[in-house]
Amino acid sequence: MEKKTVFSGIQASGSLHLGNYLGAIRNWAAMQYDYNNYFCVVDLHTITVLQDPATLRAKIREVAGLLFAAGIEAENSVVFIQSDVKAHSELAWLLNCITPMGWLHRMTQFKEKSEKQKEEVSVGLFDYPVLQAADILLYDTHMVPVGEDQKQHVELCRDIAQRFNYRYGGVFVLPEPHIPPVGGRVMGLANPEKKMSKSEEKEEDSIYLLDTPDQIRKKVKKATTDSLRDISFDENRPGINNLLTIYQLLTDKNRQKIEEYFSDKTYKILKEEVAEVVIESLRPLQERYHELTGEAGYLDGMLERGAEKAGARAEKKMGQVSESMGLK
Ligand code: ATP
Ligand code: LTN
Repeated sequence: MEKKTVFSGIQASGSLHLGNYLGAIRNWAAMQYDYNNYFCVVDLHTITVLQDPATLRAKIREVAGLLFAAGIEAENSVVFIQSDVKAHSELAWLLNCITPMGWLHRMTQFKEKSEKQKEEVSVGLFDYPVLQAADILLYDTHMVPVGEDQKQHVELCRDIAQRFNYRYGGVFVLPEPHIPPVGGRVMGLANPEKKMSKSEEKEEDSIYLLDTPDQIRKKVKKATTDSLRDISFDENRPGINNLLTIYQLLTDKNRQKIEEYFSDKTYKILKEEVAEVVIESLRPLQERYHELTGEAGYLDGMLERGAEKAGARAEKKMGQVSESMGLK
């Protein structure tokens, strides 16, 4: 039986953090053997908010390097940079012409992100979900593994695909979001009421995948907790709950065992243990990252091959789409 297709994307808007890893990348690596996979550094999405060109250029390569370092293998997955495959912008335009503005006005990510920028907010940020739909639909994607915050965008993508299929015939596969049961929303350390995020200015909120052991210890030590004492999974205590969830995800122990283990321990010890588990989990990833970026041209070569493979597939789909709309 032919394997189904997985597509997911990640922005180069900052340094990758533990939320990106636990909510997305680690799962991409684990599921890659059972699917045809496309993983994309979405630089065109990244520029929907202002970026410094030199920083962006460096971050695009860093993110791509970290995908490989996290265990995504070029033999099993196509890894590429979005702007290297022109069909993404092209299909986004065609989809723009069938997407009602009202649908985009309902997107919560747009509402949140545009609130900070008011009048300065770009048309690109508003249109962000349509470009995301183009990413997904170009590859006849069945499944989109993402963190919880992206569920609404994948559902919108389905709606756009359905509308297109209704008007022009069954051109697109309808994709499903795939969200991990635990880890789909890792919270900030300093502010556990908000999700850990790349573009968050407060660095103490995020554990970055390339943080040193000392940085990790300091951030976890300063993590916001509460004035209670007992250590238990409780959604109403976001700080402790988040630390325990991170511990659970990285140790693979069950919740009851974890609560028993910490039942006679202090918050100080919990934090020390969480920090050590994070440090040890990231160590091999960091080593691989430094290895593969140390070899000149290695990463660029992999990305070039990725773009060729993705480009060939995307071009084929574009032909079908253009024809169905009467452009060819
Ligand atoms: P930004 O802050 O610029 O929006 P981000 O940190 O949200 O960036 P993205 O590149 O937008 O990161 O997301 C990449 C993937 O990581 C997506 O699948 C997203 O759902 C997931 N993700 C992002 N933040 C978290 C988080 N805190 N917990 C779990 N998954 C997350
Ligand atoms: N919007 C996504 C990134 C993204 C994406 C995609 C995810 C762009 N294109 C296609 C899945 C499929 C985010 O994580 N903020």
